[in-house]
Amino acid sequence: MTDAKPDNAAERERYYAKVGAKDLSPLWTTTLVPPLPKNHVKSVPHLWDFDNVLRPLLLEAGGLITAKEANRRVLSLENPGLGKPPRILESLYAGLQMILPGECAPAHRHSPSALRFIIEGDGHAWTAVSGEKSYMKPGDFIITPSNTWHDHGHDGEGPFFWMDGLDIPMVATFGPMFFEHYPEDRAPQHRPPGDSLARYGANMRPVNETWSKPESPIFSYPYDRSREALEHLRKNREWDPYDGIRLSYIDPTTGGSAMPTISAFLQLVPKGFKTETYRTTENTVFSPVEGRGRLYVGEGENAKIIEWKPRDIFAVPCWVPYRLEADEDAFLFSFSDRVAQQKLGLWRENRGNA
Ligand code: GTQ
Repeated sequence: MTDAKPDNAAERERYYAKVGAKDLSPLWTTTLVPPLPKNHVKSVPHLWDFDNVLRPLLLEAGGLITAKEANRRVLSLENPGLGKPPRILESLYAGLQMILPGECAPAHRHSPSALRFIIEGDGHAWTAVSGEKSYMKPGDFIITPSNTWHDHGHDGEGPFFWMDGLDIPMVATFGPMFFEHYPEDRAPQHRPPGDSLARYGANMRPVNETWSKPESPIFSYPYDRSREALEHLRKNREWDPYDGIRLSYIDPTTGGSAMPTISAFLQLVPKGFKTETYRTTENTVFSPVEGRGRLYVGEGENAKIIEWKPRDIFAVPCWVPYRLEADEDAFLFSFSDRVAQQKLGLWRENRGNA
């Protein structure tokens, strides 16, 4: 055996061209599996400003197109490090949607799963999922499971805004992308508002019902309940050095994530608290509901400080170290691909900057 490298560059090039013509490539000329996520991840940490950018631009869209014509009047959040199609991070889609009083975002269903996180509005807009309307209030977390009919409407005053989070890039990777319009604008309602919460949201469940779907039977998780839990825990539980106090939205029938592909959280970072540097393989999107502060994110020449305030949306990619500081009591919503990575055996976290 010899390790000598033959001087045959021209011959190799001819060989590479020959195998290329047969739909083959030599693995030794590529780096398919680089040593660290940073050698591969293209998305960058980024913030979208709600008050100064998203809100005025969506209001402008309101003068250009109806929700019905647009189907969904959404500005997709495009990570500056990623090309088309729009993605906020490698595995996640996010958009900011606006609906005006009296409008109809027509009924449809699709294989990607969606979440709504309510940003601003008067409490008279609703989303209907599988025949049940949920009236939306700022801070509420709502799920639209895969392939469930859904339409959105607004019976109140003023513009209404929410963030959409979808697993579109994950579905796109595997391929099973399906979409259908409902034959009418509105899908029929079979159950009154609040029904799913009454059945499964009181730490009880109907004795004569079984639930075997991969998502939570609860469609809407109201903000006041989640906020109250965090307020209680700040006084009665030790604060986590990396999170402050963070709760995840669960499927009460399993204790696992409310959605099969996306994890969602509400977190309290008390005034003056500084979280320690944290690193995780999950891709995370944050939206502060209350409070302001800053995000220290990245390392070396890519280190950045991002100031955040209520209703902004910011994204932290896989394995980029970050920490949070709050100048006021801060309640932050976040969603990530944690549960999907866990199911695939990929998820890791690093508490500390190692
Ligand atoms: O409301 O159904 O932002 O299907 C992107 C795709 C929202 C929705 C988006 C969608 C929706």
